[in-house]
Amino acid sequence: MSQLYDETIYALASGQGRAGVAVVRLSGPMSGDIYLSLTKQTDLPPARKAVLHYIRHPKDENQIIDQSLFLWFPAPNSFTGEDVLEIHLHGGLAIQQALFDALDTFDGVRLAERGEFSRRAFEYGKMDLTEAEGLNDLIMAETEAQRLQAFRQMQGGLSQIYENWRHQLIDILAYLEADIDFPDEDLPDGISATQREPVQKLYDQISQHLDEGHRGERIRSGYSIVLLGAPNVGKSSLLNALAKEDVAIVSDIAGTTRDSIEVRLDLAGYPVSIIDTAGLREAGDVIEEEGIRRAREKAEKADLRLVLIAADHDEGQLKEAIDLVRDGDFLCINKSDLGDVTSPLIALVKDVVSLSVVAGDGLQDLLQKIEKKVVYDLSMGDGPSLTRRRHRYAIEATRDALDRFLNNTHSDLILEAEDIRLAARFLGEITGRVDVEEILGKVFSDFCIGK
Ligand SMILES: Nc1nc2c(ncn2[C@@H]2O[C@H](COP(=O)(O)OP(=O)(O)OP(=O)(O)O)[C@@H](O)[C@H]2O)c(=O)[nH]1
Ligand SMILES: [Mg+2]
Repeated sequence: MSQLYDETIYALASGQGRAGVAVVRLSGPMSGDIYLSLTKQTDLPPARKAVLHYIRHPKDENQIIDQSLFLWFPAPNSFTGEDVLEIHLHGGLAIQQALFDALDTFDGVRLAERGEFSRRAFEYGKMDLTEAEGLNDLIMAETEAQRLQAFRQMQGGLSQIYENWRHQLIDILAYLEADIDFPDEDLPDGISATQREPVQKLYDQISQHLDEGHRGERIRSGYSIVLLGAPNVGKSSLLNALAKEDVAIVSDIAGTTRDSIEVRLDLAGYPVSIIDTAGLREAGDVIEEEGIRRAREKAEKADLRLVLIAADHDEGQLKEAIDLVRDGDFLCINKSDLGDVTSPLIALVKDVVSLSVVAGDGLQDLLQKIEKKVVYDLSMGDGPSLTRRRHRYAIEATRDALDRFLNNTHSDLILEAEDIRLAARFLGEITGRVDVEEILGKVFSDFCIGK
């Protein structure tokens, strides 16, 4: 492939701050010249073999910046597909700065922007968009499930599915177009009718893929569990107990918590956010009112609600709490140290947990129940799941186009073909196999510098 970029970019590829080693990566046409200039060598090193040299300032060879390892990846066999040079220097801040100052003395060399290395890799066909996104997610992964999902996506798990569907659509389109272009030729009758079955099959697969309960998106962003209930029932006490940390203020004054407080946990390898909220009641002032509005908003979006009530509640409080419990949510009766609960209303709720945060009773049971639910809701099925809203929108648009094809009652062949063409195009946008200039900026701006 011909050269797409004139500029050579560089960035710290390893983490910010002090470390034993820092890796600076360069990509672009000047990478080889920079190696020769910094090391005062006359030849490039062998490909992909580490060599040790002093880094000398390009304008003053007596000035030694560091002694470092160099790795040379000539195009096209590099991460970006361009000439790439990696410099493994000592990880001090002043050393990094001195190297950056030296690099800035070269014309056509500059610090990379966010995601610019990955974008070049995409442009040179080294990876498609979902693979690039998978790489980004892998770097961001905090739990085992996130790591597995991201790795699968980086290895092309999602691309394979979408590209397979897209190729099937292109085959179908070819039949339809043959019928449009050569209506009088000796083609089998009712060719568009014969394409209904494969389109229906694809439609079903796509619908199933969309209908996986946002599993992939939730693994990526975290499963949200909201603690909900009247003031003083012990929501903040429970948050602190689950987090094993004193994150929220606890007091016997009703209305202590006003803002939502979020704690991230790793449960069985899945990322979980536990969100404590303001107690629900008639607000005393505008700040509390806003807190309660936020509590309801979080509860609306929650994957799981833990609706709390104290063991010494009255019937009215119990009814209000039960109203907040959706299918799959838990009713948690806290302060079991204060007595037993006997109301027959409790039998209306499927999942009830009795606990005392103060005495430490029932916490383990609750945690196990939560873990079981999270694993059930998020455990990976056979195939990879879509992981971003960007994917979801494009796949919904694909399904809608197929839906129009299947319901096209006036049998206009040209319109039918157009629906299939659109469906294939939407799928191509996900992997970046069709012209997607307008979405590239958005995709890569989510990356950090050095990737
Ligand atoms: N006896 C008893 N008291 C508890 C228990 N859990 C919490 N409390 C007490 O109940 C009071 C209220 O606890 P919080 O955790 O602040 O309650 P909250 O639901 O967050 O209250 P708001 O923030 O006002 O909505 C505090 O005095 C806690 O010590 C428990 O299991 N048993
Ligand atoms: Mg509270």
